This record gives sequence, structure tokens and C-alpha cells, in this order.
Amino acid sequence: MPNGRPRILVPGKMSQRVLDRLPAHFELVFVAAADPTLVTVDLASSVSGIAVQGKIAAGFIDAFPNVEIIANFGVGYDGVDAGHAAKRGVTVTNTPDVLTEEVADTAIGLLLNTVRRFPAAEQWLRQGRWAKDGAFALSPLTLRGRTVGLYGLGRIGLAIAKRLEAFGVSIAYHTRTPREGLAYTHYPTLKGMAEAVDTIIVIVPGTESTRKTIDAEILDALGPQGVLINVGRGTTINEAALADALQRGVIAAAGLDVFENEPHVPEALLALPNVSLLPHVGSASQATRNAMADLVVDNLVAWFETGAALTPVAETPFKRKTA
Ligand code: NAP
Ligand code: 8YV
Repeated sequence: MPNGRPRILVPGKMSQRVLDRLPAHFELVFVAAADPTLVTVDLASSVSGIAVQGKIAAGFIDAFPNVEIIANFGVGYDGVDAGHAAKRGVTVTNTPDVLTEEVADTAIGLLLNTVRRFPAAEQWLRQGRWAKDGAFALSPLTLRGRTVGLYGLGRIGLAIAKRLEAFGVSIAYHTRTPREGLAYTHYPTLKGMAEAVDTIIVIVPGTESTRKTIDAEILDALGPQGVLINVGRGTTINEAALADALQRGVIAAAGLDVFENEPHVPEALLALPNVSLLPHVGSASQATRNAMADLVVDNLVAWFETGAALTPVAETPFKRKTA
């Protein structure tokens, strides 16, 4: 802790608001990427905390013997090896709640874009085709009469469900544990839900238990009128199986905000007309990203000033040890 102020490391890119606020409380140091080979001996021993907007693997955590806290920019912390952090006694924090409503708005927008083809309709207008060729084609799909199954009904899933109620669609969900006091139908299996609904919205975290669970079998169960929306993580979907299902009409359409290998999007998906694609913009308004940035900084400040983080993840419910 040089000069008595905790040293916070930022590996790679980070929200400018985080970078602007941290120096009021901490000494800030940087490396170009979360790569242990970039860590000098002085850096290794002096870093007390890490602020990250990307990936932190076990080897990078191990490069810092005195690190106490890793503050993740985002509610999804699949990029940080929180299991390893827990073994090392390192706290990991994320940014829940402050982005919930924004991401739910995005999910609804993406659902409407996918079902009613609004992005293609706007292109039709912008390309002068309305005047030249006449009205844009009627959308083969509608939201009317649909049954929407939420894969995940946590903070964001519930906010999406509340919005869907206003659209007059039937609502079901699949989670491992049913939520009490809700009128939505719970399915204990993803397959069971896929068979019962015609629309799935994916809003589960990217974990080993969700990895590639949307596969050919689930898409087949969803059926030819099926619509798949993903605002969770790209790893939850077998993208090759999805592209194949969309090509062959196994399902009707998909809307994706997240991808397995961002920022790269499979050519097979880009080539399809029945997919609506967004570049991971679920939380991407200035106001919501500011709130996320503030929670990253506030977690670090709370840890070093009060001994407890504001929003630690479930794996690391630790309090700060004082010497
Ligand atoms: P959350 O409150 O922790 O909710 C997670 C939900 O997923 C819970 O209902 C949980 O229920 C369910 N779930 C977890 N593992 C499951 C499994 N194996 N099978 C079935 N259900 C499972 O999280 P949140 O705040 O809503 O955020 C959800 C995720 O959205 C984040 O982790 C992140 O990956 C993603 N996200 C994306 C964007 C974007 O920009 N597109 C923005 C923010 C967040 P059970 O535990 O009962 O199964
Ligand atoms: C951010 C997200 O885009 O919070 C999450 O889990 O996916 C998004 O809000 C991302 O974390 C920023 O890197």
C-alpha cells in the first residue's frame, strides 16, 4: 500500500467514469491486459484491489499475493474466476440492480425487433424502397397470442416478465428453484418449458450449469413458430445448432444481444434474415453505465473504508481482515 493509499490495478479497458473517480481514493496502476506475464515484482506485491471490465483467470489472481478484492463492472461475473477467488479469500463484487430495468427494456425491444422485423422495415424506408417498391412486407410473426418462457427469473427476468404482462402474452419460466408468490407457470426442466411455449427469453448467468443448454433438442422442442431471444450470455446457446435451426425452419426467428466469442459474431448468423442482432447493448445507456461505474468504485471504497463490500457475489461473502 504505497503512500498509505490502497493500490488498485486496472487491467485492460475500463469505463472512463471508474478511471475518473478512483484516484480520489486510491493509487491507480495499469497493465495492458489481465496477463500474469505483464506483472512486475513491485506490482505483484503492492496491489490490494483490481477493477475489471473483462476476464480475470485464476493465474492472474495468483499473481497478486496481497489482493483483497476484485470489483467487476457488470452484474454477470462469468469473466472472473470467482470460485478461485473464494479459495484465495479474495472478495469479488458485481453490479446488480442498477442495470435491471435497462436490460429488461432491451429484452423487450429485441423481442419486438425480432418478431415484427422493425430494423429491416427501417432499412426499407432509409433505402428509399417505400417510395420505389411500395409497402414493407407484412411480418410473418406476431407477439399476439404468444406464450413466453423466461429461462431465468432473477432480477432481470422478473423485470422482463412484469413488462410482458402489459403485452397480454402468457408467461412461464424455468429456473432450478421456483419463485414463491408468482402466477407464472414454473417448469422444472428447460425441455418441458420449450415444449410448452413458442418464445424463449434467455436471462440466466453464463455458468457451467447453463453452458450450451440451448441446443438442437431444445430448439426442436420450441418448434417452427418458435422465437429465441438471448440477453444473458452467448455461452448459453450452441450457436452452430441455432444457425442450423434458423436455416432449416426448425424455429422461426432469433434475437441476440450476446455471443459466445464477442465481439465476433458467427458468419452463419450474420447471413440469416430471420435474426435480429445487437452488439451487447443490454445495459448500454450513459445513465445506466454511470450507475454501474459508481457501484464498482463504491464497492472498492466501502471495502477499504468500512471492511465490507456493498455487493459481493455469492461465492465470496467475506469481510475485510484488518492486520
Ligand atoms: P440473477 O438475479 O442472479 O438471476 C439469475 C436467474 O437465473 C435466477 O432466476 C436463477 O434461478 C436462474 N438460473 C441460474 N442458473 C440456472 C440454471 N442452471 N438453470 C435454470 N435457471 C438458472 O441475475 P440477473 O441480475 O437477473 O442477471 C442475469 C444475467 O444476465 C447476468 O448474469 C448476465 O450474464 C446477464 N446480463 C446481460 C446483460 C446484457 O447486456 N445483455 C446485462 C446484464 C446482465 P435458480 O438459481 O433458481 O436456478
Ligand atoms: C455490460 C453485462 O455490458 O452486466 C452485465 O452482465 O453484460 C453488461 O451490463 C458488461 O458487463 C460490460 O462489460
